[in-house]
Parts: sequence; C-alpha cells; structure tokens
Amino acid sequence: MEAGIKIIQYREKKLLPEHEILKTAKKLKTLTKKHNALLIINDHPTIAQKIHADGIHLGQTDTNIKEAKKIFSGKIIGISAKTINEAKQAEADGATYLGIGPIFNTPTKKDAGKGIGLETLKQIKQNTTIPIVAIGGITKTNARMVLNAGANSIAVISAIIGKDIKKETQKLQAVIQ
Ligand code: TZP
Ligand code: MG
Repeated sequence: MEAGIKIIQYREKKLLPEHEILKTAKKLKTLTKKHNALLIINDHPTIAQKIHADGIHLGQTDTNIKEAKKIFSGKIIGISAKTINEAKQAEADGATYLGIGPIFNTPTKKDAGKGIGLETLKQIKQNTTIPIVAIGGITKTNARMVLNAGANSIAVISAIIGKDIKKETQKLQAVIQ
C-alpha cells in the first residue's frame, strides 16, 4: 500500500480455522483503513461481514450473487468470469466489478485453466459496462497490453509476492500510469 496499491484482496485458500482467518482479516482491515485502501474478502462472506470489509469476491461456484447482494447491499461485489456469457450474467446479476482471468497461463492458481488471452478480454470489455479487473500471469512486461485490451485495473500475486513488494509494485505502477 505504501507503493500505491489501492485494493487488497484477502484470498485464504488454506483450510485454516475460522478464528485464524478472522484474526488476519481484522489486521488487514486496520491496515487498509490506515492507508486509505479497500479490503475485499475472497470466499468468506461471514468474515467479510464481521470485519465490515469493503467488499467480497466470489467465483462462479461460490455463494449465489443474488444472495450476496442481500447480505452485502451497498458493498463491492466482485465476480470471477472467463467467458463473455459469464461476464454478461455477472453484470446482469448486479456485480460491481468483474474479475477476468486468467488472462495468461499462471502457475499460481492450479485450477485456473489456460489463459483466455487479450482477444477474449477485449470481447468481454465490448460486451459489458462495469469495471474489469484483469488477473492471471500479469507482470510489468504485459500489464500495459492488458490495460490497452480493456482492463480497468490489474490484480497480481506472483509479480510482487516473494520479492521486494514495494519495489516491484512501483515498477508495475510506472508502466500502468
Ligand atoms: N484467479 C485467476 S488467475 C489467479 C487467480 C486468483 C492467480 C493470479 O496469480 P498471478 O501470480 O498474478 O498469476
Ligand atoms: Mg472463490
């Protein structure tokens, strides 16, 4: 966040006890608030509610978006999509933004499937109106192309994690500004 990251998604895929996830989520809420960033919680609606997260991110097989809208009224609801139809449906259901990807092949998410590519991203952009957050295999080398293809913003894991996060984030910022 010191390097200008505006949104953090807490993505906890390990089978941790709920109180552990809650503890980390609370810490992240304090940190993001301090830095004027938003906190989105992946997969854990109850925890998102408990810590008053700014929003929730759901996959195609997670909590039904219509249900989520009742619980998270007024909050950000992001939906993952990898096809035009999924994206259009998510928008029609009331998603706040679309998480589109993987754009490129990535080893970070084993079950993500093959990268959908920039052409599909472009087509999804042409068929939807809500903001697109592109994810999957995005680095400082291809980030500009992803934005040019229609993404409003990018989400990254391996491009910054396990490295000098601040430095790598600044490099990314430099190519996307
Ligand atoms: N969803 C689609 S790809 C992906 C997620 C969570 C992983 C992105 O990780 P990386 O390291 O930025 O490719
Ligand atoms: Mg999920």
